[in-house]
Amino acid sequence: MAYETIKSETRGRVGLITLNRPKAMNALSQQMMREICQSAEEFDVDGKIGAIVLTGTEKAFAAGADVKEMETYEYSEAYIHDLWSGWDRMGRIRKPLIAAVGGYALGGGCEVVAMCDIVVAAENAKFGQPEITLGILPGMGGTQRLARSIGKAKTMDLVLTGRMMDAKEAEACGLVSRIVQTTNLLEDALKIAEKIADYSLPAVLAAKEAVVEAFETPLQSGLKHERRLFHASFATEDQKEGMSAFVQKRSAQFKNR
Ligand code: CO8
Repeated sequence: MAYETIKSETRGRVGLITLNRPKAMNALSQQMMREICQSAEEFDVDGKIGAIVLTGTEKAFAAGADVKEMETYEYSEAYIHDLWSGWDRMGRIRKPLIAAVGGYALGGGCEVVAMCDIVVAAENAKFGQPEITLGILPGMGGTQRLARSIGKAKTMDLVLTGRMMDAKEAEACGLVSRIVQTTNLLEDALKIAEKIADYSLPAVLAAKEAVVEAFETPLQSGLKHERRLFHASFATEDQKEGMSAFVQKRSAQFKNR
């Protein structure tokens, strides 16, 4: 499919989505949201892809939802069309989503980062929820996903003051998985994605499903869910291959990749 606001390509077994509105700091228009979700869904069902990387430019991953597009919206329009609910599609992607974040990840940009499973940040990355400065509040998980992942104190600080935090602070509070040199951002994120894409896909999908469940259910149900998935992993050829490869001291050749 031809996209106008993103680039969608493959690098080996990795699907790479690059946000491509550099002049607007990758501000997330509704078209861009649809294209990102469409591309991620295509990679999700593509048997040759094992993981998906989402990135922007060195200056901006995404500086938020497109303020120019939203400026004239009325309540009834936003409510009737359930503004930004389209992003829920990202929550249904089963393959790992890796955000490679350089520069600004603000507002909706930071919320998209929080939808991803692994966040690789360049040293120059800056995260924030500046909606309060526009007379609004976060609308796509900034008060919910962030509170669950980085806690109430840090979320309140970001959401109520609109300040930005740098990559080190974002790593310390748990939003960022790893910090890498700005010039190596994409290369390092792709290496992580390739490594994941080389493992058994059923194991990867189940592992992601189990971790996601931790944010949705009480501990006992989460533990039960994990155990069932763990039991089910013994029904795969890849479990046999992975364990016999370990015992035979060779590297595993997973079939279901
Ligand atoms: N929307 C539209 N255009 C933008 C946005 C944006 N969010 N951010 C930057 N731009 C545009 C600027 O208007 C400018 O365009 P032009 O050249 O035509 O004037 C161009 O990008 C370059 O920006 P700047 O000149 O401002 O560049 P600076 O380097 O001086 O500053 C900043 C960079 C700090 C990123 C600054 O542009 C900024 O503060 N941007 C707005 C950040 C913001 O408030 N984001 C929150 C938006 S609201 C939101 O995200 C609500 C989320 C609701 C859910 C959405 C789910 C996705």
